[in-house]
Amino acid sequence: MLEDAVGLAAVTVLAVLEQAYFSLQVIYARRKYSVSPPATTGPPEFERVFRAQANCSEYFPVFITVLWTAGVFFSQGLSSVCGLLYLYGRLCYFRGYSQSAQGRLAPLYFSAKILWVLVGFSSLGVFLSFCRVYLNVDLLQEVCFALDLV
Ligand code: JUQ
Repeated sequence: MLEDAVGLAAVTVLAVLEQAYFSLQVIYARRKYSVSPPATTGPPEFERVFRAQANCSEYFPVFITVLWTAGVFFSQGLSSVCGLLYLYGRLCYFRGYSQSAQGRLAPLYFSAKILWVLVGFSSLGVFLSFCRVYLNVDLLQEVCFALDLV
């Protein structure tokens, strides 16, 4: 049922709102520093806000893809928590980058780590589901048997 994915949907809507917030900041920065479209260059203060928004947008499709594949095939709870942490990391990244190029680094490393976790959950979840559906092997169950957990 689609209702089962409401946690992932909530994180997705929040992610879209965050992207809208970043875009609004670019519009304000254009006004503040008098940089009219299509120009994308200007004072460093403007260019940092512009690049922060562009970089967050660039990773948005990757983030949404692994959020949903990890959530559907691995764990919705873990995936949603990682999703919230990623969005928080990107907010810190945007604010840090708006201040200085150096200020973006710590939140960038944090966001990248969270994204790797989601990539890992997606890979594992899709692999296990594939084995179950096409090879009729429940690897998770096999591991539990092997470790004498059941
Ligand atoms: C591409 C595809 C999947 C990544 C981590 C995890 C999964 C990132 C690299 C950024 C930026 C910003 C700047 C959030 C070494 C493999 C990934 C993935 C990348 N990595 N860069 C950079 C441009 O200010 O410099 O936002 N974000 C990443 O992940 C690490 C990369």
